[in-house]
Amino acid sequence: APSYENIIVDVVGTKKNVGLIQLNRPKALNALCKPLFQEIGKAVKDFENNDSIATIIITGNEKAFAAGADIKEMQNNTYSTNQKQGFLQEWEDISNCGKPIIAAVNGFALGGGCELAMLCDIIYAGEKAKFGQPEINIGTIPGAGGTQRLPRYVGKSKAMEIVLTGNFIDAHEAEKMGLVSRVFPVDKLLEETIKLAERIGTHSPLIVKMAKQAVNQAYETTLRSGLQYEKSLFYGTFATVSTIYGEFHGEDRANYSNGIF
Ligand code: CO8
Repeated sequence: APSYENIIVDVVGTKKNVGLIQLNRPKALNALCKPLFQEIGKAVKDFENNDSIATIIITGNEKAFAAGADIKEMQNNTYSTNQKQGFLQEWEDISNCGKPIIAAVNGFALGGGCELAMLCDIIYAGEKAKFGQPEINIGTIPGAGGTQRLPRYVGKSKAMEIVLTGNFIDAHEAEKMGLVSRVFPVDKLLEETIKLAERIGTHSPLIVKMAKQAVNQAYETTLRSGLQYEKSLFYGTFATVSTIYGEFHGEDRANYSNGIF
């Protein structure tokens, strides 16, 4: 396995089919410096290309999922260097991943940290988690989805409140507004997230990928063309006859959940 400086990568779950990426800059509250982001991008790609991995988890530590962009690294950026170097382009690697990515958030998920959680497919949180987009406090605005993904999760009024005040919201509020799908005790979060990842991993990887694509399309298009997209993927699932037959007859899913179709 490749070794990284800013993340720890592991394969977990009873079937060893869950890829775990732990952000590992505890002294900087997992601030998302560029090398860290490049490493996450590489780890996600490697898991995506690995047929034995069904689901990916991104997590931090108990104090912080990630406290945002690395302010110290970012403070010398200029408009022109941002343009030339394509600041934050590495994020595309993660959002292009076809396999489900689950964020397991304990502690702070602020700024870029909140945005990283939101570009995952499901967010589980520990009860001490704190979410926020505090960019406005340092004279900037969210730059990696905070103004676009957050309203899609929680609606305009709440998103505006969060982005315009910079105030933090706790895990239970985040669950109530639909940002987080479940909240767990801090020390149970990771095992519950692994259980979810394993549950998803019992299904056909091809079908899981299609389901993820279809749901994501809801955020990209009108209802009419989204429904058409869904229908064509749905019809496409019938080209995987053995899969549908197997699910229907309750056959051992392992027979066809091998990533080869
Ligand atoms: N960048 C760099 N270092 C950080 C960051 C950060 N975002 N957050 C914390 N740290 C460092 C601190 O400097 C400190 O280091 P040191 O001990 O060397 O001084 C260490 O982490 C511990 O932090 P604190 O002592 O401040 O810990 P507290 O428990 O007192 O406070 C807070 C925790 C409230 C989270 C506080 O650290 C804080 O407010 N951090 C900044 C949060 C923030 O503003 N985030 C938004 C950043 S802007 C952003 O994300 C722009 C998004 C653009 C796209 C995303 C790009 C990746």
